[in-house]
Amino acid sequence: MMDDFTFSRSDFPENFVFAAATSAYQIEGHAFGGAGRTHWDSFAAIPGKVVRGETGAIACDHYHRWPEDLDLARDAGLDAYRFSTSWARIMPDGVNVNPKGVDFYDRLVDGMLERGLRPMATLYHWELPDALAKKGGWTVREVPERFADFADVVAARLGDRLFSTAPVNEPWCIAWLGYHDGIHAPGLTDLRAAARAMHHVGLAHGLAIGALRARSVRNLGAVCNMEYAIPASDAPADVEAAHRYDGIYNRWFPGAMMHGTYPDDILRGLKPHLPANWQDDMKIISQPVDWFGVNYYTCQRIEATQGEWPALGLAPARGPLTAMGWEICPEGLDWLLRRTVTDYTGDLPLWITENGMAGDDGPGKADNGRIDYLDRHLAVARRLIGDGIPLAGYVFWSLLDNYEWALGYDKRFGLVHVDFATQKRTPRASYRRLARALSH
Ligand code: GBH
Repeated sequence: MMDDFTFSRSDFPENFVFAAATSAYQIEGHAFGGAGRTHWDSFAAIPGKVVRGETGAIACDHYHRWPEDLDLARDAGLDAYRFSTSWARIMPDGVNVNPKGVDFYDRLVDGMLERGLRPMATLYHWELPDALAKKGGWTVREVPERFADFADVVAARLGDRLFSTAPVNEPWCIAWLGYHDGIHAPGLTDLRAAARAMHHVGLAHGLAIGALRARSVRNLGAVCNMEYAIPASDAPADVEAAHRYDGIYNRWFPGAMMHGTYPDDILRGLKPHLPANWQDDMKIISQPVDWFGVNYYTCQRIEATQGEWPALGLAPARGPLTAMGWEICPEGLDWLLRRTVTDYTGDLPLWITENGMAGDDGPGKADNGRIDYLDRHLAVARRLIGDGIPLAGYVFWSLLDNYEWALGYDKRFGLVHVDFATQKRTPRASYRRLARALSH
């Protein structure tokens, strides 16, 4: 494996944007600044759900150490920084505003601008206020309605200084991992709840786009995660199962957001469980956006199973794998982005809003695996640009090692190593090589 990148900035169009991402609950420390309890705190308290029951209470203590972290983003030579605003910090009970919470993001955004980093905001990266989770979370319509109020608060306070804003990070993860697979908060395994969440998270996106536009916030987008689905065998049942996986994962939200329609094959499975009059919301969900972001990490081998719809399961990955056990599959990114442009987004600027891998934890380690992974995905990005795909930017996940959700602090995605005992930050080799690649 190589120990340096094969690209430099000059291989990309002049206005191409390089950024790194983090998210609020994963780095800030929710014990600080009057943030409210989130559904992740409740989920982590259920035995067996999160490694060692860990939470984002302290995380990277970014709440206090943000100037150092923004310095690291700047010194890597990045053009932008993708961060998220915690709903539970800004509205601890989901309704009333915590002034200290908004002040924190006010300082943070100014800190980015002072360092020449364009602020790319995501309003919701998964920390639902627990008070709203208790009312039913994403299964009830009240939550997207309250989310629009939250979007209005952020828009009023930060909107004029943001480079770009997306309401929701990875709607599929929120709805399907949380309510169907049960491996994210709130941990349900209930098809009806999942179907309702699959609708209400999209509705939240659309209502928030409306609220942001009403305050003239510029450059609004959507961010969906995608996984390339590969049938586990040539058997027709596996091929069909992989198509269903693709539909739930990669077509449901882009179809709703870009065209105002759900894909027919998936609608057949979810329709019996959708909220009444769901059709009336499709216009809201498909509010026009200015750009579309795809988060991409891996491909997935899919096999048919006997159970309830969608009757599919994950077959074993085939190597090479990252420390998450995820297959390294840059060609999947190529395929998915081309299909996204053809079927959904057309001329709209497209972003890779997350890409990265977990590996090599030691601060002094060679880090070649991560360099190789990122380099191969950036090679795909260059090829796509060469073929006329309107790719506008690439965002590394992540700037820092952080709270990796159900895996606690075990898995490390950072360009920068974090020692969680001392909070010492140590740039990895990938960070140093990146800084060099971006400087010429
Ligand atoms: C991102 O989601 C998140 O936005 C970010 O918060 C997180 O830290 C980062 O990933 C790393 O995990 O084969 O059963 O393990 C990525 C979406 C969904 C991609 C689950 C990989 C693997 C399923 N991920 N998927 S499995």
